Amino acid sequence: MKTYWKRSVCPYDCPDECGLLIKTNGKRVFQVKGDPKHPVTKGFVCRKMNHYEKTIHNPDRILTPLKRIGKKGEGHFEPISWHEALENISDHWKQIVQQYGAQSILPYSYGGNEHTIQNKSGEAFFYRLGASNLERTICAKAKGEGYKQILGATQGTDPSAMENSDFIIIWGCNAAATYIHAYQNIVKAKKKGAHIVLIETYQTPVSSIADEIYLVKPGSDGALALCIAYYMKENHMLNYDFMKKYVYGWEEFLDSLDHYVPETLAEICGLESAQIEWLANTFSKAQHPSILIGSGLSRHGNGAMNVRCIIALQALSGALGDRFGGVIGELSTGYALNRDLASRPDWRLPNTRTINMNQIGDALCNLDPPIKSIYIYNVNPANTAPGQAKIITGLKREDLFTVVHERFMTDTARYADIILPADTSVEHSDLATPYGHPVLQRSYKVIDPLGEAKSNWDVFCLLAEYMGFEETMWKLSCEELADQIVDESPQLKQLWNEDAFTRYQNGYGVLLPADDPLHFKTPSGKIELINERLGREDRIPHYKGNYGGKYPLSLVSAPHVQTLNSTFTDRKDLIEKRGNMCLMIHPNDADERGIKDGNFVKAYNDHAEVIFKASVTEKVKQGSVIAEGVFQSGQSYNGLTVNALMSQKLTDYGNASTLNDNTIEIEKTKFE
Ligand SMILES: Nc1nc2c(c(=O)[nH]1)N[C@H]1C(S)=C(S)[C@@H](COP(=O)(O)OP(=O)(O)OC[C@H]3O[C@@H](n4cnc5c(=O)[nH]c(N)nc54)[C@H](O)[C@@H]3O)O[C@H]1N2
Ligand SMILES: Nc1nc2c(c(=O)[nH]1)N[C@H]1C(S)=C(S)[C@@H](COP(=O)(O)OP(=O)(O)OC[C@H]3O[C@@H](n4cnc5c(=O)[nH]c(N)nc54)[C@H](O)[C@@H]3O)O[C@H]1N2
Ligand code: SF4
Ligand SMILES: [Mo]
Repeated sequence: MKTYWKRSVCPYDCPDECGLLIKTNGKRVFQVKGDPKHPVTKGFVCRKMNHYEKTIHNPDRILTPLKRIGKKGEGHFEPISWHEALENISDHWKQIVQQYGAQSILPYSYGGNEHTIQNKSGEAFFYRLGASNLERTICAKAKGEGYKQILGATQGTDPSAMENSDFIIIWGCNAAATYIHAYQNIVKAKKKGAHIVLIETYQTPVSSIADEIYLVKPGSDGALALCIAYYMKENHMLNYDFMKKYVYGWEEFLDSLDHYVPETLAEICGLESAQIEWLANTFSKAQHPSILIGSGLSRHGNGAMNVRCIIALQALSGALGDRFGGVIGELSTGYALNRDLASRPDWRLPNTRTINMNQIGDALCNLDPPIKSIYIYNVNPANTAPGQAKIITGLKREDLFTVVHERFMTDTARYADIILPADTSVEHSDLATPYGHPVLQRSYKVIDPLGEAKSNWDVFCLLAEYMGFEETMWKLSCEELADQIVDESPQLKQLWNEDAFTRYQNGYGVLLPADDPLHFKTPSGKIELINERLGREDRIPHYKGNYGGKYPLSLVSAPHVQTLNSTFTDRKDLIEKRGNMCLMIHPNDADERGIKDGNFVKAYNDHAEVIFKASVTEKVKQGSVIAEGVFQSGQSYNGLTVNALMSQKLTDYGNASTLNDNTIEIEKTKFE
């Protein structure tokens, strides 16, 4: 059969949503490479996706519906037909709705596939059903809230601005792994002479590009930012002209800074005051400073506030109005598309209860009235959500009817009563709305679904049919729904000329025009250093401690360069390169406990005990321990992974996860 190349877009929960070219014969994918015509990603894709064909044609893919025949979690299933699976699910749900009410059914999903229709259409289905609502806040909601509190709906800076920055702070972002095209912008700036500073909890792969590295105590960034602000004020290094024109509340904010003397607070941050002063001094002298803010530092009990304190620095410097600087890490493109046509928020019933996804362990075990059925798609909570041990206890409940729509036999899928086979992004069409650069792209189906796999959209349409839902939406094909969304997004035609719109419809990545950087979309029209809508306690950015805990070591869980959350943990080539489930420990902390590099260690707190291999390294700050990557239970030592050590507590704003705000103790163990 003849082969040819087709355009596509990476579907994963990653800011870049790289443009792809797929070599295919319509049945099989032979090769995948970056699309050189993509305006931002320009032909370069990460090591995980340059062999996407190994994921698509992985022999471990689930290709038929399955029904559990063994005990929950044992992983014994038998193939059934789609009709049998859909009848089984709809019969169960009809009975549950009649006996307990629709709210005893819970959808559980996140970003397995980020594209509009596959990601959002499940919401429409479950609003229509009247199920419990899910608060989807595991990732960066606290960062978003902190940002909003000071900048409202203002668009975050396009990362390409960094290319012309002379000073870049990479503040808690492992961009070399997680934001590779923004990282390219930093590399270019460095070549032009920019000074690069990294503020982190450990020396990530980004360290290699940094001129200065500041390892801070986790959760202390707000204090550090305010100390820098204090120094700038004391030394008259502020952009007064900018503040007078564009910043609300700057005088009151400056008056509040007297508590943030570096000599007094350096210890909270785990730094020397001279280091903070040096940082403040060089930052304030920069002409075009940029700050790239990652999400990890917002996953603390004080996460939103820390983000707000960091952004405040760019209000003082004036870089928020600059085309060559600003705040990178909070961009969205979804505004340009009418995505509500996929998620139908207007179908949401009033007074339905909401369950936070970070507290799914408690919800499955303790909620009253209980959850009687959970439908899990686009997500793998047994590996990625905090409180792993509790989640597994919940998923084992015999009276819980669990359906999992998945591509692989994940740890979550093992607990299903029914598993439905999911397709991959080349097996359906969709609309990409990246969150790391201002490009929209349509993707069209490249090959037919493998085996009996079906897309999220197709499954929701079938479930609607079996549940007797009559809305016309469920009769549309994925392409028809995509067309409808594009047709009913009038902004698109205002933002683009005809040529750009046609290119978009033909599947090319197309840039959205940039906003005016001095148009601040807040209620006052200015950057709101003081936010009058917050309570008295929080209206001024200030430092507040994180949750911490009673154990001596702060645990941080960081992304791994070879995997993406639990995605790609099915790929043997990548997993081999990733190696064992390690805990990175500072030599002093290891010595104190008689731990040597390569020893097995038991990490524990009130939630669980998890075995790791010790990686004793100077890359970590004393007092912190780092676990990179999400592992499957089969890749762990005692069946549990780092998320078993995580609490289900939420952030200060945004109800997000606090995955980096937990404490543990470790000891050497004789694990065989
Ligand atoms: N290769 C790869 N790419 C990915 C992912 C992946 O797992 N692997 N995940 C994807 C997803 S879902 C997301 S949200 C993004 C995330 O991309 P990033 O924002 O880069 O990653 P995070 O884990 O959110 O945070 C990064 C860093 O925050 C640091 N950190 C934690 N607490 C603190 C703190 O209190 N202060 C400071 N200064 N730093 C702190 C951690 O050490 C970590 O290095 O990446 C996406 N891309
Ligand atoms: N320890 C630790 N925990 C973390 C993180 C961390 O860095 N460390 N990161 C956190 C962050 S930032 C996030 S965003 C969450 C992410 O948590 P999850 O959303 O659970 O992310 P993934 O692990 O990528 O799981 C996505 C699942 O969706 C499936 N999938 C992919 N495409 C489709 C599809 O089209 N249809 C269906 N039905 N399924 C599909 C994949 O096979 C995969 O199993 O994890 C969080 N948990
Ligand atoms: S995972 Fe991220 S970096 Fe890799 S191809 Fe996808 S969008 Fe690009
Ligand atoms: Mo995320």
